Amino acid sequence: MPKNRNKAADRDTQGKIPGRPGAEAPSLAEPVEPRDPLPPKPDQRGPGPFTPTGQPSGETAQTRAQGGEFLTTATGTRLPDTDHSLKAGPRGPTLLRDHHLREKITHFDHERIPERVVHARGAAAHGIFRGYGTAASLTRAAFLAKDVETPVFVRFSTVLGSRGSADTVRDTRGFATKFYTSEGVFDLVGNNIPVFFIQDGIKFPDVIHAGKPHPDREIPQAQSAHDTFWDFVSLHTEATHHTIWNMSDRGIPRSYRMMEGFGVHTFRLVAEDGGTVLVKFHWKPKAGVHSLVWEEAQLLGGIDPDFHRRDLADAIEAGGFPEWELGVQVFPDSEEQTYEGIDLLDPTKIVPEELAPVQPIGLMTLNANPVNYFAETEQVAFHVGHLVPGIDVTDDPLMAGRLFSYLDTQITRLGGPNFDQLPINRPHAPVNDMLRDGMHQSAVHAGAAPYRPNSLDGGCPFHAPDGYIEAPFPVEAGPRGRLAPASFDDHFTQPRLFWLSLSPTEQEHVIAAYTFELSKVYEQAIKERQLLVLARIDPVLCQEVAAGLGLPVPDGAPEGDPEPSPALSQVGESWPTAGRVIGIVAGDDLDAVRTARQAVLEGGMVPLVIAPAGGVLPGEGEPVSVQRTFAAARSVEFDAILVAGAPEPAADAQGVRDAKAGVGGAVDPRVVLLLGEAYRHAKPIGGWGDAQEVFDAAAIPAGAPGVVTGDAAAAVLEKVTDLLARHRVWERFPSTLG
Ligand code: HDD
Repeated sequence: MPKNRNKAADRDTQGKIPGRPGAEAPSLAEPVEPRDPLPPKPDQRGPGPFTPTGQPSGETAQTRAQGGEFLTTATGTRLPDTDHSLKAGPRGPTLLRDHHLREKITHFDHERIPERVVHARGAAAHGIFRGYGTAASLTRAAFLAKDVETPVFVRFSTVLGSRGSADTVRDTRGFATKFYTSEGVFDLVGNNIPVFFIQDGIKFPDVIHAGKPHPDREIPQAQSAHDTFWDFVSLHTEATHHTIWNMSDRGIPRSYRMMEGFGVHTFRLVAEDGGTVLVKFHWKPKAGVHSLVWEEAQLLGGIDPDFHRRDLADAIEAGGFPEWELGVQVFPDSEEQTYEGIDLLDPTKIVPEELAPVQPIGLMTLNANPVNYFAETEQVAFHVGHLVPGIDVTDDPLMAGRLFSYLDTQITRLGGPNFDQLPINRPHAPVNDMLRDGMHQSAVHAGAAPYRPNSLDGGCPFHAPDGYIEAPFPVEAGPRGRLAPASFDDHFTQPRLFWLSLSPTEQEHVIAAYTFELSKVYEQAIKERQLLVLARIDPVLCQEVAAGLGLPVPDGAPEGDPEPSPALSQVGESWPTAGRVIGIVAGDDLDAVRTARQAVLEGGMVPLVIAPAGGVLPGEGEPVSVQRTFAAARSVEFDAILVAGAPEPAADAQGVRDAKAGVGGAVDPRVVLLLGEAYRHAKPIGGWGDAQEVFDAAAIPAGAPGVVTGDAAAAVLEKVTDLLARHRVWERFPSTLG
């Protein structure tokens, strides 16, 4: 192993295409010239014009962190050597007086901070929010006015897993947005599921203790498929609605870019004239709402545990900026705080979009990746109490718990009360807060009077007449007690509403998910109790899961008679295909690979060329680089696959071994697997030339739905793109329920 091999050298050899004009010969020696900035990866655009904190210009945290070309100590003394500790003679002993050694090791020993107690694993991006002005009559919030542009930072996450867990587990996804508005920071800390497991913040430790790994063996990681989770949710039936969303395809999103986001709680908007309305916030992804199928999610857990992270970062780096519209459902701010009989203070209830349409109020575009994961994605601190004038909370008892928890948790996680001074958390509005000192204070406060009233600092800071005022909504007084309203007792009407709104294919996925999860439960009594819960949602759901578990169907009848809400199904709509990933298996028709690749790019999609070996495809014309070899490609990465004729046999060790053993016939078995999985997962497939040979080898039936063959690459791609607009070829999942 060469002593000085470093990451820059790796990137150099991987990022340049060997044999291309201008490519440097690979070298094992460490570069000695500074290199700033790093070159973008092939086919990718550079980051947008924003600094790491979204601030428009000036000195950034990054330039403060790294200045000058030479290695120094933390206090700026230049160092000539960081590879050898200070010794008495070449064979030691090592001397305690080596400050550089001790500083380096001590800092390293303390590099980790406690991970978030929930939502530990996440990925984030910077962007811009632009108000449409449609909410201007509802709220005085300046960032929602027409054409006002506000920098944002969004962190997506799973809930249960540790920082190093896989992205594609079945779980709720966090969708937390920090708006750096001119009036202070507004945090919308939501999820991709519009309801929550519990109705009162006091239950949060219970549901999380139940969902996290068992305390004795610390397994399973990032899963709800275990005894304590199902023990809790089967007993605590207000969790039924959130749980059925988790068991649906919403629990395994295709991409962070293809998830809806929900503020969950009802908020109160306050207009310039003091008038108020109640609202629920929704994020609607421009790319559509799409999910993985369960087998893909499981495969990805091994093949690419960073799938969602990579997908988000790659899309942004390639210039395919993900977008969401922010919308609100608007309700009168009535004394009852209900709408069409639905309690707006109950976070386990939705208001169907058919009853209260989502009205768009702005557009968010994520256009820059974080520069440093720790400084930004890890250290960002959200808080539901970060509100701006014009946006207020309601008395939802879940929100009450959250208003306490988010501030409290940062003090442990970020080591003290000054986390708002970290670059990623700093407001873009002026701060004059009279908060002083404390751990990690990085501000040098001037003045003698951090108190009010004062005369020594000329009375400054002054009260702001246009500052944040809590809406003077009357509080309903009653006897003190640990209470809940009677409306909170209905735990089953809305889970049934959700079930009835799904297509038969989606219902089958729900049945499969409950069956899988409960099969992993050891305690028979827990499974039986959960079947009782399912009986109260729907008899078919209960029967099918009971059959899968080999248990008797319990007595019980569905509760409530809700109207289905078609908006809850992911099947049926057509969506834009921009940003979807198309695998192109390079076969004997290389010109067609070029044509197809170009057409995919022109369609705003991402072509990944799959070939027997890496490097550049042979032949005339513009060189086409290979992004995936047969050894590295799996179908889970692609939304659709094109086959450009029959591929050459692979010459890598596995390919040669397979060919000698006659495995897979004329077609490389890894291509057979790729196509077979894509077919099984209902992905559009296209091919031309001798592609039929490959389809036959993969046992794809002739004339199967969503398999397009033709003479010309462009025509095949056009049909595949049409199929992709529906995300999957749903006909390949024939349902017995429909
Ligand atoms: Fe929470 C983090 C979303 C209920 C306590 N929560 C956290 C994050 C998201 C949510 C997206 C990750 C933020 C990030 O990326 O840094 N949480 C929700 C939603 C809820 C909810 C949508 C219900 C509607 N949470 C909830 C309750 C409590 C908490 C009821 C406590 C009473 N949540 C926390 C926390 C976390 C957190 C312990 C962990 C890390 C953090 O706050 O910063 O305070």
